[in-house]
Amino acid sequence: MKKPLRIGLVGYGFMGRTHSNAYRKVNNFFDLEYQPVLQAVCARDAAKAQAFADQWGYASIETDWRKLVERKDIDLIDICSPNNTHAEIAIAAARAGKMILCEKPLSMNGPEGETMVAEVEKAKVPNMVWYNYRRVPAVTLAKQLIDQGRLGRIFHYRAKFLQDWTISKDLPQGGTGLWRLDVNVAGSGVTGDLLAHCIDTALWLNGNIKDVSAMTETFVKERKHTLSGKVEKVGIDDACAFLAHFDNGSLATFESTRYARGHKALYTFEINGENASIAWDLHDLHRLQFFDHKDEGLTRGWKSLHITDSDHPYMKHWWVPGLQIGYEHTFVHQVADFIESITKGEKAHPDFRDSLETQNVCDAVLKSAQNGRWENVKHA
Ligand code: SOE
Repeated sequence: MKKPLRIGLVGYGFMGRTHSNAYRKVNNFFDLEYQPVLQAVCARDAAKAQAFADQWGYASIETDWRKLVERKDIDLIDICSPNNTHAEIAIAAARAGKMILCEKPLSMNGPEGETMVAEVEKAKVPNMVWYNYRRVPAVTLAKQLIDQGRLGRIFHYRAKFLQDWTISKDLPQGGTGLWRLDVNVAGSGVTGDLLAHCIDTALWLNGNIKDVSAMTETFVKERKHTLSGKVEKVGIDDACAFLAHFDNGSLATFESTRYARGHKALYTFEINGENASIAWDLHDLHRLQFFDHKDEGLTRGWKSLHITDSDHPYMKHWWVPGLQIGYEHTFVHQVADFIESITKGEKAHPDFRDSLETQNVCDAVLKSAQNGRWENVKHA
């Protein structure tokens, strides 16, 4: 008999769906001690919360997250609401002794993230942030190859995350979905929304970043605000590019934009080491490109590894070799790993402290873009 893990979900947008799907699927594919139970979903609009509850199988709804956090029949609070709500909900949940899963980015900025870390560590509640791309099997394999020393000394890290959905100047800011364009709700633009993914993966694969030099641009400077109905200044960064030094001596370039016409979610990274290189592309997420200088000369070259064999990370839990999985599975993996961690009494990663490090890199990037200088990263 599995132990119940009673979930209280705050927010029902795109991420509410990815997480709910993961809770529903995880026990079909992973043998775990706990079974997530969809206990309650919380949103201000009762009708919308009820519709979501009916569609996904939540047993009840709340319209005030404070009530959800106080409920005795909830073990875990999952925060999928906009960025400016993360801190308040997480702090209340920690004080109520709940486990917490929080959508990325952790917080609006580093100082706010520090208070969240202090609270979860004081309350000793299990906590994790949904940086899901670590759990793409090909990305997890990249981590294993790097940890085995297959690349040797790392010289270069190159990452980008390109989209094109905000090019129209008629797109308003604020409100459902479009809160990502409102700096007071999102904290920043592509830096916190997209580069944060690249930074999380990079810190995991290649260690801490020492300092950064950045530039940002806001191409559309005024947009109508959905809530006020008025044309308001746009405070987010539409595009950001930065250079970085890692502590291990490697050099990095990171780039993100929502103005790369033709690109929808092109997250790519490439790492060049003295012995080997690795490259990965979200649009081809089940493949890892690998170049090993040790290979015999005449046939030496980039290999495209199809990460679907049962000895590849996570893959023994899915189909037979050769059949691939996709984006939604990364969330299933994250829930499975979280449940394993609470079963063993170990930390789940990335936890709030790991994600504060990412937040601090974002802060340094935005500061450098403002003052035109190299900025050191404060370590979490
Ligand atoms: C933005 O369009 C977005 O949905 C991000 O918020 C997600 O974190 C990213 O994974 C895909 O793009």
